[in-house]
Amino acid sequence: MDKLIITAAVTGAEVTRAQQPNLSITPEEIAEDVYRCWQAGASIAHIHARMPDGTPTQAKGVYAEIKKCVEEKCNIIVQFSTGGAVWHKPEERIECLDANPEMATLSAGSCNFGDDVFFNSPSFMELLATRMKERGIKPEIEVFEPGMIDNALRLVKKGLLELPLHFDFVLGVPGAMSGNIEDLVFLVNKLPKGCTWTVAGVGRYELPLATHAIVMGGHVRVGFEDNIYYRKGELATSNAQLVERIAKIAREVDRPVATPDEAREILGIRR
Ligand code: KMH
Ligand code: ZN
Repeated sequence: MDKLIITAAVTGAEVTRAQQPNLSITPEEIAEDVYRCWQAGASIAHIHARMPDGTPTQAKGVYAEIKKCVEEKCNIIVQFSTGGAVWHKPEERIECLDANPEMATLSAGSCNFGDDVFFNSPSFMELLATRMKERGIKPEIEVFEPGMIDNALRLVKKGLLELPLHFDFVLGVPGAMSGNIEDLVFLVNKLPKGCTWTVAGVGRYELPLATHAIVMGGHVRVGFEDNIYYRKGELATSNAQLVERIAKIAREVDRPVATPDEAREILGIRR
């Protein structure tokens, strides 16, 4: 098995400071949060930018500032979200690629998302894939439903994405695929040989899915974007606390944790 890549999804677009008082908002706060996750064992930071009042933004200037602040502190892989918030327009969502992150997400289809719809048309997926290819940005394919794997493979056939791909299974979003262990096993078995995968379990699904992924040879995403609790009824004190728990479980089962450079090697990222 490869070493374990831990992704810290520090901010998301939906969580508010009223729900989680330790949420980072400004570029400086986000960079400090990411730095603490790196110290705890994270090798990728999945980031959604916020305005000073906490509103999610896809503005390239804010993303560029976050990247600069993070790079001053550590060599973690910076991954920006092209998913944004459900109400962001496609032209806003793609802007973060102008800040040239090493990685960015590419959601491979539309699905319900709570009471909303997370809209990803075929033409927008093609545009994202094309822009990432032009800029040498490694895509992470976000999968909320099984058919999204097939959508990504259609983009491979069109020459817009290249195998082996790296997938992130985001499971347990109300309105999309559930986060039971059999759901994860089904998705993993659908992947072409050589592809890598991470699982991001939402809410109560986070810990069981993460622990299974560690022993299955997958990778793990944790953080306030997916889950604000350490355990039922107890808010996490920081994103780093959630990362630290995963690193500890991995060490206990003899699955070493990857450094950012080891993660680059595993994912085929050339800086
Ligand atoms: N905030 C969700 C609507 C991504 O980061 O690429 C979409 C999302 C996916 O979080
Ligand atoms: Zn996200």
